[in-house]
Amino acid sequence: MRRAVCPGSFDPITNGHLDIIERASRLYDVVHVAVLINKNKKGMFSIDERIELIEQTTAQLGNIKVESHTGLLVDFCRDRDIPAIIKGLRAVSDFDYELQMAQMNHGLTGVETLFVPTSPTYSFLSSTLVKEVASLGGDVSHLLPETVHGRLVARIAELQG
Ligand code: COD
Repeated sequence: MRRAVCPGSFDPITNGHLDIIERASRLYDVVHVAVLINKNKKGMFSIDERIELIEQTTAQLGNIKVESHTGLLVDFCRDRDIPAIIKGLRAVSDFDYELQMAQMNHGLTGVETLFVPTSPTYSFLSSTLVKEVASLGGDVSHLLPETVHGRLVARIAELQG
């Protein structure tokens, strides 16, 4: 069974994330999507909400397993016998940090990191920017799955109450 993991914060999942997960799901038997918990960073969505949104938007792929994890990504991989981490690369600016993490992770346990170039349509897209633009009234509906967009608009309305 060939396994890989797509890790991230997914606060919330965007079409850019989905594109990478879909492409990974065609290459591997099982793709684990790991929602990494960063205790120092309070998100807009809870971990359970992020998992629910990822499950809803990837259900049609049929080989995606979504879980959260606190701690090192390499431990998540080791515990589940996952030899490969899949990362999307948006621009050169992503590369420096991603390369550092890939080399650190490989040095820790030997896990490999494979980079998938983002689709040009999504090269500017991040959860952070989507939240900022939507909070200021911009239309981001084309950048998110419909259900995620609905939840984002509702959450912003609650927060701006
Ligand atoms: N196009 C293509 N890919 C994209 C896009 C897009 N538009 N947007 C996001 N992605 C991909 C990128 O590969 C990105 O890495 C991944 O999706 C997740 O993105 P985010 O923004 O949800 O998550 P990040 O960047 O905050 O995630 C960082 C991790 C949580 C993966 C990282 O910090 C980590 O591994 N933490 C665990 C603790 C650990 O092991 N630390 C030591 C690292 S050496």
